[in-house]
Amino acid sequence: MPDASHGPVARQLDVAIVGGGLAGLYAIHRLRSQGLRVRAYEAGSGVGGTWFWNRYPGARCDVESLEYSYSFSDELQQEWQWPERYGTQPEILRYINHVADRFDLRRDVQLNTRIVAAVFDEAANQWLLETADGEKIEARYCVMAAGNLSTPRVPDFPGLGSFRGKWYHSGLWPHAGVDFTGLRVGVIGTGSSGVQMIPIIARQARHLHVFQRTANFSLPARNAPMDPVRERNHKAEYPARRRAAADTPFAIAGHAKPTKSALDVAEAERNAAYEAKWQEGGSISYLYAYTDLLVNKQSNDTASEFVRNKIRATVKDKRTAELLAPKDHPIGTKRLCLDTDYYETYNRPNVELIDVRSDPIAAITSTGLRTEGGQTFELDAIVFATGFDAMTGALREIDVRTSTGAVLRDHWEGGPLTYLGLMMSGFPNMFVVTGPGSPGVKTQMIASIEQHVDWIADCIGHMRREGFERIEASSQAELDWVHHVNTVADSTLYPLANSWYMGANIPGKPRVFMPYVGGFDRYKRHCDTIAARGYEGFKLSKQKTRVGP
Ligand code: N01
Repeated sequence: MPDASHGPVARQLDVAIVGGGLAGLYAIHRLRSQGLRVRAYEAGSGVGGTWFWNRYPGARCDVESLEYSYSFSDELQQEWQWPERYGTQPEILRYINHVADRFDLRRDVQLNTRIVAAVFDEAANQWLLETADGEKIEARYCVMAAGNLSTPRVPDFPGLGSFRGKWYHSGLWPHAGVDFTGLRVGVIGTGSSGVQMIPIIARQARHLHVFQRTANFSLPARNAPMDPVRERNHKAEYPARRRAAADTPFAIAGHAKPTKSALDVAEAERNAAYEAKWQEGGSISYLYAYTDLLVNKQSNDTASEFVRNKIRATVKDKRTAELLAPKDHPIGTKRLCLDTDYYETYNRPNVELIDVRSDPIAAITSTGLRTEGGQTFELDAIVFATGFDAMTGALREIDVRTSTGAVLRDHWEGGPLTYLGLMMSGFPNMFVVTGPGSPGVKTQMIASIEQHVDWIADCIGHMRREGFERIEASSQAELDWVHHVNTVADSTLYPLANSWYMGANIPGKPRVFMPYVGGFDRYKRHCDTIAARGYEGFKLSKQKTRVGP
């Protein structure tokens, strides 16, 4: 932990930003435009965050390109051309690099720099950050833009060190790519990453074993080259579309608001509606078929069963089809996957689905993998598509504390506590972009990033104009907000799933529902109201030192 009281300081900033992905880059742009001295620290050797690290075969966004892009510059959104309906990882990374150049952001990004500690010095009223190389940074404000799915997790299987083949994690993919041609490959995990990579690896590998613990629902993406007419029409009304998106729960425009419960229509009409959505492709469209798919189990059952029947109709081997048909959670309560030929892939003679729910993986061996039941698999390569320590992982990896003894890891011991997902009580002048307790991961992420960064920038602007030195969430407001987040989640079907939203994928992680699922529209209005009321629930102080509880 850096010494908060003395020692040489390399750099003095108004705002230190942790992360050089979509959030960190926009934070540089926005805060710099207010005349603030800012710098972002990025562990990777390039900008892009998620899109820098997740280079596995088939990596692609599951939100349409025309939506999944920055809105802060109309010139940018007019000039950039997305070649396909959904952006591929290389294309999105190219876009992010373009943004970094176009807005001259690189001069304020320090690459290959991992922040390992952040200590708030109560006496000096500033954050002291330390990098893995021992560099120190002093900043009045700290903005955590370290991502929600940025701490890759490889399960703790014994024997991995003895494996003589090569192994990979989806979120730490080699830049040179991997050629699986002629190899016996094992993919562990069937979340969004696994579902995207499996069809592509299957086309290369001699044999592909897919180790599935939990079946996930996946819908066809129906990716296609960008339709020029659609692009022209969209661009002609871009600002209005962005405004319309901000008025929806997922921050995505263009989907007619449902008006009926799934139970208000006859089965034939309902299935015709699901079929139309299935043909259209995309997850929001499907979940928007009826008003109550995420709140009423009986309604959800109809949508879940429709997809299970699609799987049964696609996958020829009946046992495999039943294993692939999810039965342990309502559709949409885990992140809904989008795929291209996922279920069809199981009809290939070189692809085999292994149920590691009934017979869990016991160990990695020198030549492959062994299950508890004694099955052995000979593998040349293993791919871990096993996900991330989501939402809290990146911040918990940094030693965040204050000179008076508050420690973020302790504060979050029973699950993350935040006010609005933006600040933690006891940690003044530290903001989190799309943190736990905010709707970010349940929305078009870039819209949520922009909303948070704009809110933070406006807040800092307000403080500077009014002469405030520190801002901190009150502990009561934090408790009330966490209670509200949980109450809203409990009014939906989300808690019925063992998802990373619940921390359920990490052994020992507290089971707390982390995202706010009340909708982006409602959340944004709430944040705006709080700011308009003089930052209700926050303690603002003109003194540099702490005043009162
Ligand atoms: O990770 P996941 P992901 N033994 O946590 C399994 C975003 N994303 O990287 O469900 C066996 O969803 C685990 O099984 P279970 C998106 O938000 C977006 O795929 O825990 N299996 C599960 O099947 C997404 O939700 C895009 O029982 C084990 C899998 O590994 C999020 O990132 C693309 C295991 C992990 O699935 C994370 O997705 C990719 C074990 N010990 C990602 N441990 C797009 O935009 C874990 N698993 C399209």
